[in-house]
Amino acid sequence: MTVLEDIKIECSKGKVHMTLIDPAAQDPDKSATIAGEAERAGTDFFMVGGSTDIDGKRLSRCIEGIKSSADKPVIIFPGSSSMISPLADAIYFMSLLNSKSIDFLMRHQVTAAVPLRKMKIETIPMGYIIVEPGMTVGRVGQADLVRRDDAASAVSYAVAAQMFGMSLVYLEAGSGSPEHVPGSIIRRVKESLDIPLIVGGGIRTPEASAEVARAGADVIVTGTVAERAQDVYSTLEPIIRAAKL
Ligand code: 1GP
Repeated sequence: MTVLEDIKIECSKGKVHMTLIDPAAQDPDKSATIAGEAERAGTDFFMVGGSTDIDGKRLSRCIEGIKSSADKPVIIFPGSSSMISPLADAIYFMSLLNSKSIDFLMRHQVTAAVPLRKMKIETIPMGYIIVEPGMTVGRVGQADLVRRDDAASAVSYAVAAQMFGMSLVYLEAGSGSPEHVPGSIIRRVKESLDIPLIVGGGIRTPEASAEVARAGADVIVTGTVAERAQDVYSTLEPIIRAAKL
């Protein structure tokens, strides 16, 4: 079974939680600890990456760390064409749909396409849409941010992603955002899509996690909250449980 099939099956059963681990934010040992605790807390998949550009070797060491302590599939969430590794189970082959830069729309993907095929890694086509405030990824990705009151624009991007044949849509408020993507946007986008909807950025509490899930997110992503937690298990477990209620 492919990772995408696995995601779709899990989404058909209920809400899915993914833990984002940023290799630029900690060493492989800490990544391994977070992964083990997150898996125990009920996370379904790992995403590895972020907007700080790192090379494939550093990415591979982080993936090795995660795989040393957890069994769930690892998906690369790349910030550039250099963030590829054969050790992952899959990679989001993603386009930042509201970027003003051709690099994030298409060039990184063109650069990575042949190396990825040689690696024989599963590529999951994904449309990535950044909503205000966008944080670092909004700035680095030169996003023409979707305003928090502009659900219509978010819907247009998401429907375009589906028409392009992308398998997933990701609504992103930005890692460490003070606020997650508004429920009003999540609801409208979900109503307009037949493919799974991923939502992340700024989800730090069980209340926020439940709100995002209730609004229509199929996949709820958290990253920073685990990186900053003293006790990863007891911080993440209620957040994951709230998403799945
Ligand atoms: C970032 O959506 C993810 O791409 C996770 O965001 O770090 O705020 O949880 P946080």
